[in-house]
Amino acid sequence: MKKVIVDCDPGIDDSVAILFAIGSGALEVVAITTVSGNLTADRCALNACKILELIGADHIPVAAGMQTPLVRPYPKDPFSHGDDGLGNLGLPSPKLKLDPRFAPDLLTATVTAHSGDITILAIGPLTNIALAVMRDPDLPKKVSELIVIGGAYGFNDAGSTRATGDNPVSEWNVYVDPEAAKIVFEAGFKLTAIGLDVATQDKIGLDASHRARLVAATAKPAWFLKGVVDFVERRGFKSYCALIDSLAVAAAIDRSIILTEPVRVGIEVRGELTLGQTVVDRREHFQWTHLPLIEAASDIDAGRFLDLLLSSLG
Ligand SMILES: [Ca+2]
Repeated sequence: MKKVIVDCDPGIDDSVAILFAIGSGALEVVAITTVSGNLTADRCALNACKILELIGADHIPVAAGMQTPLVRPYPKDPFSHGDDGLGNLGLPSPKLKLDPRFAPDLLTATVTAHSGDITILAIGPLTNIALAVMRDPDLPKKVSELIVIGGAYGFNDAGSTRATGDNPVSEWNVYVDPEAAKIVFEAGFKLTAIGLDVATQDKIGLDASHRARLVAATAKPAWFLKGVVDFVERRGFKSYCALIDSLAVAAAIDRSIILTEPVRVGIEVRGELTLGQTVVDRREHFQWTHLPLIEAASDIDAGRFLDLLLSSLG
């Protein structure tokens, strides 16, 4: 089984992604590290524990990272995940104790212990990964792949029409901690990014047949997904909002579900109107070859993604 660390900010869609990763049977989740994003890192860690207890997976260590981004204040998320960050479904307070280590320390220790054999799913802002890289600059060489949910890469107009950061051109995870994103993108990871271009496509949402499968399902992860999709839709958003982070899990399980293209990307860390924009250099002449080359998702086989997700959630 492929070993993964889930670095996350649960959060509704992070929680679905955790349930998906564990339920798939194709991934071994060896650690969960939480970052300030949808909620502050301490609350995200408690939520990760609640999700693990829901399915009895309390052997997985959970550690919390910084309460703020690297150098900026923690911004308020305009997209609410509910009072508890989990769609107000009433999950009980967890008994599971947090790993006492600082999240970047658990990350580096786990990667080093399984050097060459770990995929990191970074489905929140990149603060923890940046700190881990600053502490251990060889980290990118020890990680087999880093799959990031973040940014927008100009494959369609979602980077503007569906921008989630608090300006017209940025995506939330990069917007929250652009300095961290810059460090991580430039660190030399084998990096795949799944941005708004793919993550906000309507075809990723549930159709009538998926809903029928969910209604018929009795397993707790399916109950959770049903509840958070209801929560999201009651507030006027589309069901894909509950599924975005699961794209990283699907890509880790079966790369052929997403289509990627190599792009050169810089992270905007100073723009007054453009903070956190992932700027892709597609120029035919004078291209900035110093910008990191990453693989960015340009399309997805949504049918296979949803099939895999629903069968994994039981
Ligand atoms: Ca997230």
